[in-house]
Amino acid sequence: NLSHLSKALSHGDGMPYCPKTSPLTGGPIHISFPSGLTISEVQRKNPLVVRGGRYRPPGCEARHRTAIVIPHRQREHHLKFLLYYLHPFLQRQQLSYGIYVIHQAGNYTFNRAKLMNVGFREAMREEDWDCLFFHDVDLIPEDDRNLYTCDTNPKHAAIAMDKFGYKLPYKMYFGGVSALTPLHYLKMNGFPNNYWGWGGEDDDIGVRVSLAGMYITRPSLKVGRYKMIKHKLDKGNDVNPKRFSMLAKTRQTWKMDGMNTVEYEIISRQYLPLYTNITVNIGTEH
Ligand code: UD2
Ligand code: MN
Repeated sequence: NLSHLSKALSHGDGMPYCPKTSPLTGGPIHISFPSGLTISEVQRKNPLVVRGGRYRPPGCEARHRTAIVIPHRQREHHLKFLLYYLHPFLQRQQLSYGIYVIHQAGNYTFNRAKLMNVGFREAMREEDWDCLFFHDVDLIPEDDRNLYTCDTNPKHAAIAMDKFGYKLPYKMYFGGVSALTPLHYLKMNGFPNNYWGWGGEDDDIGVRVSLAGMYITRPSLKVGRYKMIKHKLDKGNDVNPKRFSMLAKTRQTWKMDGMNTVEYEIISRQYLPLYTNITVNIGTEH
């Protein structure tokens, strides 16, 4: 039956699926930080990106739909460079994608993991993404073969960073950039909401993966390479002194704290040319 066959090969509007391996990807990417770069230049270089930072490959139907979720506050200079590299990188992979920047409102202590929970819910509300990349704003992927798609288990993509000498710092490390399907995310009850300030939340997330009966997959050291834009600890993101005592209790807390308890108030949703900006009040520690 030919109509059956053509359905398998193409999408409703007649476009064929993109090839399994994109012909547009290369290998290592040379990263530099041009001093005069402006956001309008990034916009000009990405004419096919539409409102809210969405993109679909022009000639074929993407096999993957990936949302990038970036926790953010006062790192506009990093965001500019990330967008500069990430948009073309994702386009070379022929993905259908959207970029969400989750901006924490106010000056209270930063909470990276809770912002990810907000990003998950708000991104999934808009579209049926099949993979979410939880992405630090200051990490630039250095190799085209680092595919921004999901695996059958949660994937830790930022395995080799310049700041750790391009080695995995420790086996359970899950910081920087990770990729989960909506099912993975909900199975582990998302990320913790109560890590305020720097540190610990990434290890908690790594432990949740195994407590939920999954394991961490990784690309090779050669492919999972990232450059971190150099920075100091931010104001409003002091080291969390409770991180070790909290981490010792993840086994008892993960089912009671996460996606099933996240509370927040959306302040604004802006569909900017290169990304969707969601400004959110996530409250304070209590
Ligand atoms: C490490 C981990 C990071 C996280 C953090 C501990 C790496 C590369 N990354 O990052 O995933 O586990 O330790 O919390 O090892 N941010 C803002 N504004 C702020 C503060 C933070 O936008 O004021 C965001 C931003 O996306 C940043 C991320 O939070 O990349 C992590 O914060 P960081 O870069 O200060 O921490 P770092 O580099 O030690
Ligand atoms: Mn950083």
